[in-house]
Amino acid sequence: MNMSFNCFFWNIILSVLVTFQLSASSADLREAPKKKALIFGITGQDGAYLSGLLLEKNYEVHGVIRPASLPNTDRIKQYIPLNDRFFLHYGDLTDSISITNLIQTIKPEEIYNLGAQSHVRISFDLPEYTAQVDAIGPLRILEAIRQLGLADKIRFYQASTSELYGLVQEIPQSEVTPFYPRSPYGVAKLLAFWMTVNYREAYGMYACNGILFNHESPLRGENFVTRKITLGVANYKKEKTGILYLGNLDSKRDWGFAKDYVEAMWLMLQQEKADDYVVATGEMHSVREFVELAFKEINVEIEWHGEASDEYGIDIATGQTIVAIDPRYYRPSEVELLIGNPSKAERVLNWKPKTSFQQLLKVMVEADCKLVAERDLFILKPLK
Ligand code: NAP
Ligand code: G4F
Repeated sequence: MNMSFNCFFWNIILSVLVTFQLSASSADLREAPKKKALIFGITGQDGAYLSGLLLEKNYEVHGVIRPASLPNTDRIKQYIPLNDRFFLHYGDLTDSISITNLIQTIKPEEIYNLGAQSHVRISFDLPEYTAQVDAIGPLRILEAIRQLGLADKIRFYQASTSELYGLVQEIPQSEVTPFYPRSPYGVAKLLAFWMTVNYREAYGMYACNGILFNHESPLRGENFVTRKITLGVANYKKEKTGILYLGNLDSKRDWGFAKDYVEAMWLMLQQEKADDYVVATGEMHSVREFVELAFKEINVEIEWHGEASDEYGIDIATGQTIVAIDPRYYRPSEVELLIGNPSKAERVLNWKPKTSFQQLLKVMVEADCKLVAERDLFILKPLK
């Protein structure tokens, strides 16, 4: 009896000790971060997903944020408490001094340049600023790496874009398709593309271009067409009224899921040799189709009437106008269609998109229906 009491007692003590020891040792032995990464554009859609991916891979993540009068860290707020492996620093792609200082003090193994004025329509209104950030910004990073003598120590990723193909010279577009940009944004990104190639060839830097086709998510900026549509759909579900004003309904894009695409960015920096890759789904849909399918998610069927800028879409069930054209959203020169050929990324990086177009659309509509329940929107004009 005594013996079994003793055994029982010691078992408890032992299990408490082991539990303590285990938790102490798991805290002590928690793996030190494997690598340091520095992300320009960490507050954007891709910056948020890439942060999540790198933290999962046990990186120490450093991100550059711009000073703002209100915090712009909403997309990454869940990582801020990880104060031993997630660090934010003030800086700007237009400010060489901050770029050089950050690279010199952090000495990251990998730099991801996702920072950009990334809105194509806005680049027509702000061409000089767009060039400063999107073209000269990446040059500032590349040159800082070189001047600091870190050319053989840092791997660099440049967020290039399918906008480089612009007026497409081939369908689908691959790494060998000639470029023909159609906006100040596209032209600025073209300079950055070739600077990245040039620093690789001239100085032997491990520098890659990811030529990413459109990728979306619930974190997408609200003035890009997919997110604008899913917010409009969510608003209609809530209010049962309101018109979604859009521009060109007939342009076509190759839309993928941003979370899948940041994985390709990381893979590009893990290869033996630096190279450039197209990242895309190989599937193309029109804006019109996106609108129809997004409304279908809330059981609304659209019927189109009129033509060109007088075109509008009605809810068949109620006869209400729910979509109309506002020519302000047209672009001075449009990119009519983009569809990528991702076979090199599939072959070399073993990368494939995991999320289908229909799944992406569903996730975005559902997320916005939840969000809209809690707030008002600016994109819709009242029903006339
Ligand atoms: P995004 O959501 O617009 O994010 C852009 C990021 O750049 C934000 O963190 C923004 O900071 C930052 N930024 C803007 N100006 C800056 C400056 N002067 N200095 C430093 N940072 C600055 O873009 P995204 O969709 O995540 O795209 C990431 C990158 O991939 C961009 O370079 C974009 O051009 C490129 N790209 C995107 C796609 C796509 O479909 N999403 C496709 C191909 C290429 P704030 O938060 O302070 O504004
Ligand atoms: O969603 P968007 O603004 O994306 P866009 O112009 O294709 O650019 C995005 O993808 C690029 C990769 O190809 C990135 F490099 C770039 O940074 C950005 O992320 O427009 C998509 C299409 C366009 O043809 C546009 O004319 O949708 C058409 N559209 C029709 N109505 C509209 C609207 N675009 C916006 N933003 N707003 C509209 O109301």
